[in-house]
Amino acid sequence: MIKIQNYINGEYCDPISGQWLDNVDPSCGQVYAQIPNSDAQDVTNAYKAAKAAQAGWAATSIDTRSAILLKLAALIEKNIDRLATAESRDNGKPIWLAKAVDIPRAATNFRFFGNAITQFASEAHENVGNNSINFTLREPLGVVGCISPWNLPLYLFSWKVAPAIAAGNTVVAKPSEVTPMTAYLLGELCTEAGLPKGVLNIVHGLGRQTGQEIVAHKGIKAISFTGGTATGAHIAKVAAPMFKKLSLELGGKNPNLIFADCDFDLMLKVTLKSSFANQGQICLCGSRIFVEAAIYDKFKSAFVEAVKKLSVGNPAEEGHNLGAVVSEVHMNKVLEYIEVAKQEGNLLCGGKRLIIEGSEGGFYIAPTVIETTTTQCRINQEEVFGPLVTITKFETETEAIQMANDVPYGLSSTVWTSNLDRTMRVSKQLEAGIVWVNTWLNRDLRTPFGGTKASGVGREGGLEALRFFTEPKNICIQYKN
Ligand code: TXE
Repeated sequence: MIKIQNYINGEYCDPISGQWLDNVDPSCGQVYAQIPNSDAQDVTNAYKAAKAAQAGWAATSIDTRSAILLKLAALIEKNIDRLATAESRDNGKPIWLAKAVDIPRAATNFRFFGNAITQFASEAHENVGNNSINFTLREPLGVVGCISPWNLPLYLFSWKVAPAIAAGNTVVAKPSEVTPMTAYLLGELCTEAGLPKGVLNIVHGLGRQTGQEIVAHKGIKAISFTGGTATGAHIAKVAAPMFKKLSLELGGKNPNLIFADCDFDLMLKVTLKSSFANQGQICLCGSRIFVEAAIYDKFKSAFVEAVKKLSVGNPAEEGHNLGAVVSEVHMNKVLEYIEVAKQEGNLLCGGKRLIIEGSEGGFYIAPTVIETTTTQCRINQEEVFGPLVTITKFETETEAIQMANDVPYGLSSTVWTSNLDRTMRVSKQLEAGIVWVNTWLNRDLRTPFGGTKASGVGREGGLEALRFFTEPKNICIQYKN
């Protein structure tokens, strides 16, 4: 049985309480590792290590910080096979996907912020008539907390940790208890990269215990969180009265607007991905597909035919489009939503758990398409976060925008059209932090990333992340002529 340990002050260690949790391989439903059930004592130790390292790390030159992050990026790339296999086993995603997306992106996150910090400039404002000059320092916050989810484990963990440490903070971080493995493996790569002890401390455990201790800790100055909207609301309630800085990247129920004038073949290919990539467990997946009446029937039959051809199977095997969903609890949640969807709409394909020969205990779900006629139903209002999409016909552009915006969420939207004027009109009216036109999940890490409405508060990415992880201090100097 593999034992995952906390990584505190540059050392691997057991939880002080001696309590452990089971970690399940979703491809077969078997326990294959144990993780620390960390409590307040472990979080306090992680905090103390981070606090002790903070001044030294903040005083470390930008060139040195940058070089360490770049080295870490290179080490992740060197270990891609090992990390991708570990990510697949922990999460249920196909190995090819972890190798093509998750692990390369984790390396890119460290490289991107390792480079970005060298370009992060202070601002100066000269007030000529008043003989004064202001300059604004951007100082690290101190010890910060990073809490990440299970859908893109190392990818999202590094997306928070990299800007936090690049900006001179030290970190207490917690990956999801459902997918702790690659964050655990990252510890040894941090040591190898020469990251000083205490700069990154990784504690494992339950959200309501370990996560809660991080959020409520008086010394931790900011929380960067990605996860469910209900958890985000709870974290805000705990952290806001302590005046912590908060970045919350929460759920989505993203619309995909398909107009008759789009490039049909490209749209079909990308819509399959935006519906079912990572078993539909990406906050950016387009789970509500709205199609203009003129091409609705053509789309419906081509899409359903393509979905039926998707192969679902053991994530360690070659050749499958989808692997297992992340856990039994999550599988049951998605299956319950499928039952709701069958009541509210017309099942076009999928709609059930799959038992895969040789992996009978695994958590597999057939990619599911449901036809709906209204947005006012649970399946078009609530985040499912699995391999389930709805398709709905629209007649006019105005109706399409109205349906797209008719949800509590506002993370991303995708628009398919070849009309430039429509691109501008529709993009401006969509209530979303991110709009993709004729593409999906096309990410430039310099751009602001995050959502509106119940999809969160604040933005990650590029300078937004470096601004979040720093405190601006304005210094005003009066001079004599
Ligand atoms: O996420 P949680 P869950 C959505 C998706 C999913 C639902 C619930 O719809 O079905 O959320 O998933 C930690 N204080 N998304 O329950 O609980 C937890 O340990 C501090 C969308 O798995 O939000 C984990 O590390 N931390 C999403 C992280 O929060 C707490 C990705 C996320 O877990 C905590 C994942 C607490 N009180 C799920 N409670 C996206 N936007 O990408 C939990 N955690």
